[in-house]
Amino acid sequence: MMSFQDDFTWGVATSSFQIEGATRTDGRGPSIWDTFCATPGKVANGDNGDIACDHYNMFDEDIRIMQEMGVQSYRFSLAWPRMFPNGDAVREERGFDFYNRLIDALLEAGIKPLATLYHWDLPQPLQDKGGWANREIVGAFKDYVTACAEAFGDRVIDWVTINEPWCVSWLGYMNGVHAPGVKSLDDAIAAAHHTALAHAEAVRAIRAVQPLARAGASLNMTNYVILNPEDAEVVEAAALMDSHVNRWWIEAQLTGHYPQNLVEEYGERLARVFLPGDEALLKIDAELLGVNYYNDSFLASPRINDVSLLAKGLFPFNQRVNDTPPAPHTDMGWPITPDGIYNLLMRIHRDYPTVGEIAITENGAAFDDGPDANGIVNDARRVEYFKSHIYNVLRAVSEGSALRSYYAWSLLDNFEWAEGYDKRFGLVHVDFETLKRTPKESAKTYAAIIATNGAMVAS
Ligand code: IFM
Repeated sequence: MMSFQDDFTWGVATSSFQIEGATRTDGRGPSIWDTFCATPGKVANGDNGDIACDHYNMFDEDIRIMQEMGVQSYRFSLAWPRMFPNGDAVREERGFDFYNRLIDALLEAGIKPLATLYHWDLPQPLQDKGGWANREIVGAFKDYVTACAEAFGDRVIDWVTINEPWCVSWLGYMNGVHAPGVKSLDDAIAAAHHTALAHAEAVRAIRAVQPLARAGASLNMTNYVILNPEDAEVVEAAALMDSHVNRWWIEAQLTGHYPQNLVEEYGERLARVFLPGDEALLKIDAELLGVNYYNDSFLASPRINDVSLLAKGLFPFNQRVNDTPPAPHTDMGWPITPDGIYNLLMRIHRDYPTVGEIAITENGAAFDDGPDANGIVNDARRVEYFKSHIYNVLRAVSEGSALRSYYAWSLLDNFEWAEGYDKRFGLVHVDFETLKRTPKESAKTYAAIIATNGAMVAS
């Protein structure tokens, strides 16, 4: 009989910029995403985060919805520019007050907070100094994290340091589809190194304040499925992609080194930013590893040109390489590959047995179902997505994976970055005109999964 441990934690996840709104309220400073949204052509429909789901003012209702679903933990992110509007040491107490109110309300509702320290809303003044491409960010992040641990650490035990540092570095500084919209291989490699350093420093900073805290990064991870394994070039491309997306941050924290094939590929560009002593700084025995899984990635011959483009400094890889993806897809165009979450968890179990406790910190799907004439949101495809993925999570747990918690992405339909409000990931439908929340059928299914501790997907 497969079953989850009795203390398995079921959660939902969100992030500050995607739901809070209130971007000019109570002294919040501008973030890189405010700037990016205000730049014509960067975000679908010219959407921005000014109102989003107005969670800043409606969090009580959102907590009530979570309570009704039986959610045990809420993963949210702290907006750095709400608490330090200039990205320096000057505090905005109203920002701290907001998160104090949120955390207190969660605890009162019996919901454990999991706080992400960085989910992409960098204070704009820090970007003006180079952002994640400037090594000074490591110290700035450490100071910010220390302030958060001091302010909230009496109530928040579990922390995510940085969400998806791959996206921060490569979507933000190389292909420019995310804020700050920079397109520079040098900057992207620097950011990839600085996020790894900042993660390790953040874990140390939290520990210095809160010895019993548990912290880890949330990494977007995938399986590279090679469609024509007889082609040596494709196999090499897959190995590079695997190092680039899956191995970089995990191996940095476990060993102080980056994967050798990328060290060679990046050459001088990496050597320039990797300073003496960095190996020791990168190494950190984190308590948690957050894994964000959405889909597998498929590689076939035509993509092989990417390898030579990489060598020429034109690294074009997207997050998900889907040459011949199997149907069906979500609205993001991502293939639905439920056994991939099992394969990934077992790969982590096999290759990184010392990485600590694992949390699926994001898993979910975009589908645009809205309320029918009776106000019911029948998102059958999302229901099936969650059931099939959680079934595969259960298989991995039953075979020894150190996974102890699962967070569905996302509680609410929200601002999906460059896609604006077009792509809906929520268990709860949000009418962006009225801000009315309507739990979808998937929210009811997830509530039933939680109520049975996963037993309802066991067969
Ligand atoms: O919405 C994002 C989230 O902010 C980071 N992980 C992927 C999600 C879906 O694209």
